[in-house]
Amino acid sequence: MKHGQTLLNRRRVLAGIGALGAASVVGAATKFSVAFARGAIGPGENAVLLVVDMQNCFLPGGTLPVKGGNEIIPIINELGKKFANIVMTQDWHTEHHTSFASSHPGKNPFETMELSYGTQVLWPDHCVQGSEDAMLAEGLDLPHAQLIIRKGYHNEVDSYSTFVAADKKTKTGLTGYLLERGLTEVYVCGLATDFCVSWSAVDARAAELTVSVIEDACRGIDLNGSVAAAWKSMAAAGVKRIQSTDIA
Ligand code: VGL
Ligand code: ZN
Repeated sequence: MKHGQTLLNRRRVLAGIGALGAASVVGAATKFSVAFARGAIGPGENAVLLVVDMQNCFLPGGTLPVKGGNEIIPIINELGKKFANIVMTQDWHTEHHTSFASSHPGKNPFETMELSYGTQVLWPDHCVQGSEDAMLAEGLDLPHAQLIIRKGYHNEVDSYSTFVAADKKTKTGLTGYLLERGLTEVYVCGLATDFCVSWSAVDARAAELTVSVIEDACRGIDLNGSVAAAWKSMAAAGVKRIQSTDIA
């Protein structure tokens, strides 16, 4: 842990030097009054593209479809070419997972319920381990992705986050993987903006990583304003909101 921490601190100093370089680029572009010039971000060797839950279940025709989810596949494929490091995630539930409305008699999808770890939105059955529904989207073309990390496989606790489950205790191991590989700059895309993307982004900040969410490479579910709420909590956590065109 101590060694990992030292490593992280050293990398943060290096990242800081990188940021100074980037600041002058941004300075030159201020007449456009945007945070980044088009293509101003060139992902370095410590950058990783985190592709969240691009699975059949969240695409049109799936069990929990996110509107426009299929539209981001080509955007993510293009982004993928700009990153040396890619990690993908899969929502990977047991057959009678506690996040499923069907596991709670009398409950309907999209209602909420108090569970031991807090309020849980109840979902239609989705992304069951090994099912066709849980497979990665056919059109994804990211052959150089290095890790697929699964989450939500403990029957009694959900995990929107790719880092830690909803009980805030059960870890996926992703923090350790990223730190060990020196991947301290995380760029998040995928589904859904207001659940797995935002929870992952906020937890990546909690792990003291630099985090950007690529807005046009995400789509949201949007339950009662949850997309707006997600952007608010991401901003509060220091997550940067960028567009795919910001990346060179
Ligand atoms: C997700 C709801 C339930 C997501 C996963 O990937 O955003 N949302 N399970
Ligand atoms: Zn799920």
